[in-house]
Amino acid sequence: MTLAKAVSMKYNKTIEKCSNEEIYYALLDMTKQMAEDKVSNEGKKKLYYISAEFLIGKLLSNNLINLGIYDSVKSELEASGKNIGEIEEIELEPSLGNGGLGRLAACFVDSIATLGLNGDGVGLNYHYGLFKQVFDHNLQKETPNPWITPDSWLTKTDITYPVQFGGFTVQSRLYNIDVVGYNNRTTKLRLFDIETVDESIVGDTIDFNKDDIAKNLTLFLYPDDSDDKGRLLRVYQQYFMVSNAARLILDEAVEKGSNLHDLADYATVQINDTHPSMVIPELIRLLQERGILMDEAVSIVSKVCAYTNHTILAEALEKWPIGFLEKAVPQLMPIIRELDNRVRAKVSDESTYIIKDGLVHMAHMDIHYGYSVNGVAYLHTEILKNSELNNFYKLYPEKFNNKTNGITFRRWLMSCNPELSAMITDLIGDGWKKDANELEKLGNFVNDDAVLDRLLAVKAGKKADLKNYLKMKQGFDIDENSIYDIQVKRLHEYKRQQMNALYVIHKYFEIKEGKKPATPITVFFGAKAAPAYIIAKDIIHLILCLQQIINNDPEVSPYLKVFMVENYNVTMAEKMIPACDISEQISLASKEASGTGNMKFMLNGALTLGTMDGANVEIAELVGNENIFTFGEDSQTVIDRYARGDYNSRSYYEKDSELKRAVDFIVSDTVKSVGCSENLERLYNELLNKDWFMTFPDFEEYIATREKAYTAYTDRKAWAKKALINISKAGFFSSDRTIEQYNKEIWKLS
Ligand code: NBX
Repeated sequence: MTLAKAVSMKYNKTIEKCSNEEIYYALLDMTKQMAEDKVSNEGKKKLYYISAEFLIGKLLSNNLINLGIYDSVKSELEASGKNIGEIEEIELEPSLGNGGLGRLAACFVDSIATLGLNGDGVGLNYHYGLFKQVFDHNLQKETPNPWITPDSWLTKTDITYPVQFGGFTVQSRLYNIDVVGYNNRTTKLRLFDIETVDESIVGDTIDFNKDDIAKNLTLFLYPDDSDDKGRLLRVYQQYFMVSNAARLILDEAVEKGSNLHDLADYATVQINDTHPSMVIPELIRLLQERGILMDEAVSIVSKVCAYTNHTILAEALEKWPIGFLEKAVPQLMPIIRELDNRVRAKVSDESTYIIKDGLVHMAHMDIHYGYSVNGVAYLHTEILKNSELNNFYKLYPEKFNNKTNGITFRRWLMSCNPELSAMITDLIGDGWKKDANELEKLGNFVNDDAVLDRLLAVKAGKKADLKNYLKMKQGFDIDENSIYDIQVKRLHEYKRQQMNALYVIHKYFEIKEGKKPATPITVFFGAKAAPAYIIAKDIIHLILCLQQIINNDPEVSPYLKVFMVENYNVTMAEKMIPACDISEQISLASKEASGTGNMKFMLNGALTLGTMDGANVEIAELVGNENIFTFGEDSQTVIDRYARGDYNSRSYYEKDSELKRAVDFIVSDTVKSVGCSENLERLYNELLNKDWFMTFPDFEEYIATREKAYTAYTDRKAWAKKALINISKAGFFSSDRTIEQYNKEIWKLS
């Protein structure tokens, strides 16, 4: 069908006569119908990728690309005087995730669909998703972010289940979103909702009555968990998600001929972090309900469930108080106790028990009763095996494996950077779209001046696009000839946005002293802080204060500007990443499990400035030391220092006058004149007395390496060559590769 036909059927008008909204909704209908008509992936055994988050981003252009009609729709629109970019703006972004973990799940369903694997994503249909971030007086404020419109990508199904909680029952309903792969095949994102959800209990803020579960269960993603009510609500959400998933799994297996004793031939479950871990006891409970004895139920489920770990931060490994589970899901506690008793009967190492000190350790349950445990980058998996989960590794060495993360090139190159995609296709043909390893062929052009010039021109074009977009959206005045130095990711102390901010202060002082950079620098930040994470919000406050001070200082702003984009999300990432020169990946070594932004930037020809952490290690290995800027202490040094417990940030501060000058600036009159003393002093004290993520030991080398990168930038040809090498080596980070490995080594679907 053509767009003209779709529009005329829906509105009885021509494209010219339609508003952008009307065109968007006609396109939505048309693509939804086309997706439904595609063959969905089939097979005896099916993967259920259960995740509390699927950060899918806008779907229109990706679906058009994957359906192979993007170009024809674009020309139809152009012929009628319409612009596809403006139509894309109409779509609201579903914010069903926080960051990397949720975005990874979205990349995975795209690859599962594309590779023709029989697998679905299963999660929750949050009505407001994650909050929308607004800045007010240089502070983050959170507001609700509704994304579901009467016509949306969701399709209502007639699948519903009663879900039993302690003392009451709710009714679920399944909604589907078709995920279109790049080969005419589709799979589904299956999002469960509650029939009685009540959006009207939400006002202008993200505060709401947390008591009435039957009304609020699927309103927000991870409601503020700083209080017990919020934490308890998370338990309700998690159980609701997995109870529905478990029933779906059993029903679909039985429908295909399973007698449930052979469930492992029909289903495999990937548990994405510990949020879906209750699927293990829930499946056991349901199998028992259907007549299977405990011993066998445990053995069946242990062949079905596999667990992915995404963090080594101890505080991020979920442990629920027994009392929470007793209240929300009393039917599960006897099963969890039995699982724990079985561990106690055969394992002497108490550190691996499931129930300890009144807490249920979700990851422990996953490792004892799952058949696979994987980390998400080589270094991360090694740290799991040798330190964080070493006690478990000693028990089950055969369960541990690595699956280095990946990203879908359909969204993160073809869709967000058509100009670079076209250039690549001109040079090496379009085989890379199906087999990302073909990008290696770009290596043949590293000494071709015309190609390097074209690459620089493409980058300059994307930088101009970003400048214009941010002017329109957020009123920023950006110098498109400056170096675009970008750090975008969740705000967390271990990611060390605060160290980047200290660099900005350092540079500000240098410029004031007359040391002007050869090329002007624009430092971009984008990050949301969890609503209850005080220090993270203080870091945002500092950055926004710096933005106000520096951008309004006529002495400094011609050489240095700072912009923190508001409400950083997938849509914004798609604009920023193609425009980036320098990608900041500066986490404290050992703390970033993988990172996936690092891969997206590299693929779009940015050079990484980073620590030897997460997947940066693999990036460095692939591109070689001349094509990446690395610095900082290595993970073993960091792990050893934590073990000694003798880190003293103040001693670094006292030794290094430039560091001291930067840190002191946080509480200077200059910053306080645009900021809030309480927040600034709290952050200052935190750094001086704790600095838990050790920014001070890395500071000096960070500055030196950043200067090295800025100097390298001035040799444009040499820079372009480095950028091209980065693109040519990015093929390894395709999520198609990652998913092939999951399938070969874990799921074993046909
Ligand atoms: O998962 C992230 C890691 O930090 C990244 O290093 C990694 O690349 C990515 C994908 O493997 N983890 C992450 O994004 N976690 C969360 O967003 C999260 C959300 C809720 C929660 C705990 C963690 N309770």
